[in-house]
Amino acid sequence: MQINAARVNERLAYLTRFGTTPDGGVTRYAFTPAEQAATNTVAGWMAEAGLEVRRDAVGNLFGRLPGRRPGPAVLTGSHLDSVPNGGHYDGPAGVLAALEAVQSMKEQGIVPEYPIEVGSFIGEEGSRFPHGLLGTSFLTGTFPCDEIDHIADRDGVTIAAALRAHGYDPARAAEAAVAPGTYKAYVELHIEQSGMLEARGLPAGIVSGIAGMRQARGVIRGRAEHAGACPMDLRRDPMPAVAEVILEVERAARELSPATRATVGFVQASPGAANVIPAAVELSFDIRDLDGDRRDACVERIRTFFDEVSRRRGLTGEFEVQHTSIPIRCDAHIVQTMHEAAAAINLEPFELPSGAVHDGANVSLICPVGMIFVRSRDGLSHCPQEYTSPEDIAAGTSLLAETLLRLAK
Ligand code: HGY
Ligand code: MN
Ligand code: MN
Repeated sequence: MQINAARVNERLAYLTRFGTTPDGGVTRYAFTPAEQAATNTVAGWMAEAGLEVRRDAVGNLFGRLPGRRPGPAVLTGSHLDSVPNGGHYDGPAGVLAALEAVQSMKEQGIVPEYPIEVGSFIGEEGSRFPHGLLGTSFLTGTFPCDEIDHIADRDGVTIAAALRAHGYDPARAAEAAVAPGTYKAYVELHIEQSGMLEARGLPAGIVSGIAGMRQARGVIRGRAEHAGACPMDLRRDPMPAVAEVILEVERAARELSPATRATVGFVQASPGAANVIPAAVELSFDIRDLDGDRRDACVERIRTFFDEVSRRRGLTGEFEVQHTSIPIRCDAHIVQTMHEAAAAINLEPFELPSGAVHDGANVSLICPVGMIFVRSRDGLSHCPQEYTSPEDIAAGTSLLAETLLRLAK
């Protein structure tokens, strides 16, 4: 089927105005004016396309193309929020490709057997609240609603307060969970965020599986003292301890396997002055693997080292896992369908894994999941240099449209 390549790329370009940073990136956190403006814009495009538009109890946005049957629906979409100073394609490419595919079906008078629903899920990145895949955690009923008043951003604003500020009642957040059987399949188009498609000279590919992740917060506490007056042998300085831990994070991932990834992306000393030995140092841990057991072995190795360094240096350490996502293999029938869809558009059906985590990890709890990747220039993502060409967006959107048609038959 035909898609309108100009329209999907024009819309991608239009969304870049919401949350643009001075060096051309984007910062668009959940429940902020930039993210709300982007979401409202997409809601308007969904309405223009003639879809049935709704928001659920936590602000996930949906646009539905009715089918001959009332359900179960095929769900497709992604997210509009970003990491700090991220790129313009991570998330929006999937939301807008899904909208383009469904809008083109409607314009061509195609009525699928089963409904197709375009979703834009809140807070996928976990950039604001220390709980990523937020919207689909609610959608699948896996968010710990008893913590909705406790999980807070760095300004102390809780998820409940953010929901309230946007007209949602946190006490009803659990209503966002959909009944089993609501969806028959979920397909997400996303940028690859690595360099495999580029290395093969392909515009798009079929995702074989999604890595699982554990994110943790560590704090090592010592004693604040004068940086000049305090002799080196009398210090209880947490910063060198953190330095040892950070090197162990890299060592552990390198030694475990090429698919194991471990990152310290955030370090903050308090009080945070050049002439004060820190009282405490906080750091983040992001540990992933396509294999859940290997991921957990990496977490335990790092946690053990963290505790040992704290003890050896006479410090106190806290290590708290904050968010976990499961590793998944994409559904074999959906992958096969993507091979057929690729053949229909003369695209080589190349399968590749995802080191990045995606909403599909959650949605796999309620229906079969598949993903399509489009090429990332230089393999870059989560930075202003993130880029996917209009031609690759068009190729991925065509592959998505052909896949959705087949799944909704
Ligand atoms: O962290 C990730 O893999 C995704 O960008 N949320
Ligand atoms: Mn991302
Ligand atoms: Mn993403």
